[in-house]
Amino acid sequence: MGIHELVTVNASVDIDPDTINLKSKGKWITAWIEIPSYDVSKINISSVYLNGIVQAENNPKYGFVRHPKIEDIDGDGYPSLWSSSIDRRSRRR
Ligand SMILES: [Ca+2]
Repeated sequence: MGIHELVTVNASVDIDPDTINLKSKGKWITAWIEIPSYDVSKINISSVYLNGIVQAENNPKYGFVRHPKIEDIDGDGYPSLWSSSIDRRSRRR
C-alpha cells in the first residue's frame, strides 16, 4: 500500500470561451491550467473538474486526451496544460 500526500497548490486557469452562451452550438469548453513550480504533465486529467461538477473529457479516443498540449501561452516561463476539454453537451446528461 502506498502513502499518498495531499497538498493544496495555487493554479491559474484560463477558460475559453470567456463567456458561455447557452444557445451557442459550441461543443467544447477548454482550460489552460498552470501551476508554477509543478510539472503540469503530471496532472491526472480524470481528476480535473469544472467548478467541481463537470468532469473534463478523459476518453482516450480524443487525441488531446492521449497527447495533451503543454505550452507557455502567456510567456511567463511556466508551461500550461491544455486541459482536457469539456464536452458542453455532457452538461445535459
Ligand atoms: Ca505560463
